[in-house]
Amino acid sequence: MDIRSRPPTRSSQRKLPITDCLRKDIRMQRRTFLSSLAGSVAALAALPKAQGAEQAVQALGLPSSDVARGGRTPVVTLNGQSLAWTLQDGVKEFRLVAEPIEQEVAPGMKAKFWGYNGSTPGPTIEAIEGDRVRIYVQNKLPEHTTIHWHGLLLPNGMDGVGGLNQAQIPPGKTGVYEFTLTKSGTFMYHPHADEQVQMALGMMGMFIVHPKNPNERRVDRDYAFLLSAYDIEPDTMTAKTATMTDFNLWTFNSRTFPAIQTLVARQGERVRIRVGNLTMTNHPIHLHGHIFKVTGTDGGWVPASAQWPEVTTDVAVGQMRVIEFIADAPGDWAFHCHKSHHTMGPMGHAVPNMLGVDQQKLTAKIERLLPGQHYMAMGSNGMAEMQDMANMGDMMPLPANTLPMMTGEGPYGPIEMGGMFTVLKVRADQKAGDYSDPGWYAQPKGTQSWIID
Ligand SMILES: [Cu+2]
Repeated sequence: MDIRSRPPTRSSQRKLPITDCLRKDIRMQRRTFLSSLAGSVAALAALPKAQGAEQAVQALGLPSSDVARGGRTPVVTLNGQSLAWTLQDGVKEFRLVAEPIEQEVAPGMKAKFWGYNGSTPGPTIEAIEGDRVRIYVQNKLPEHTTIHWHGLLLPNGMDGVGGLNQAQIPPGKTGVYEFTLTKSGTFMYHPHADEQVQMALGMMGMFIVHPKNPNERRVDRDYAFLLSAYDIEPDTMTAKTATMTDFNLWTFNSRTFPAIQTLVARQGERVRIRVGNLTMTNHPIHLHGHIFKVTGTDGGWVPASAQWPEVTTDVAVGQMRVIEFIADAPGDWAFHCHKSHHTMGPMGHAVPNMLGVDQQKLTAKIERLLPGQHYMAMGSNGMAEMQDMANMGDMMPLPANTLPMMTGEGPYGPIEMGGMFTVLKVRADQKAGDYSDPGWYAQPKGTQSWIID
């Protein structure tokens, strides 16, 4: 086994001065934390320790059988799968059920969403350029709906804008869409009916059309996910649908780190990642360790002459961006939105700014006011202590059904992320087509930063 891909052992972790020093330091700080009386929602961040990012590989994409049969690389939808279809007189028939669902955002939090076929996002529709498709949309929602096929070129009456192109699909009824896929690319589907509510509750999915020629635009790995955002207060399960900009849950496919599936590649493979944005703000998506090019948008494939090297690409509202790169650097590489508040969980955004404030006297005063209470100051030395508080859930009262601001446990300590964040794991000995998580990367000797006094 290649040493570089072997997960570090416990004993090798103990040798790392950074981990032990920081932990000791943090342990001492714990006693001085303060969960302030009124404003410091941050104190509520003391939640049960979340699972590490090294979660078991979740359900991988189930490709359309002819996608795989044609030699194409099937799409892997993060934490999701592709929709099965049946052939009726030469037409591929897909069935979507719009319905209320319940789904885990990350360990410690479940939410009531609206989705398709039991999940948000709904299953990815995968088909091939030239296919004739018929899509049944059964409405099990308490209100009417439609589906708009974002980016696809189709007859006007199939475009799905309720009231404009068609009558709404009433609750209990089924709408049918039928059109021919005239171009390959990366598209989305979502309601064009009561959008503010229906998208705020998770109704969306990806629609991927493979080129007719299996050798065109071939990659070795093909990942896809949607960006979505929700506003779900602690101790509740339903997103506030009137929220316009101040969301508190920033997700890849309606999950937050560390529940987002890890991306895996064998060293040297060509990797494609398709990202769609159905939130209400833009997301600069950033990949570590590699240089990529934007090879597609929702308008189609970008000609090679119009591509340039990037490590971050902004995905604006309602846009799709397809990035491609050669996974030439072994390691565990962060892949995330670069807005730092989008890599944080829902807790504690209303905290007063305590940076640089000596809270020792305040702690004493509050403990006099509340005899018998164990009171802890927080935020004097930065927010990294948030993750530590999240790790000591048994010491503090917990709000129900929410997530810490900063979470995720790596091989060298807390990762301190929580929203739109996952990891790309590149390994020399990962088998082609193997999407299982290879564990943490072991740094080759002499290639890791170190701490001095
Ligand atoms: Cu973002």
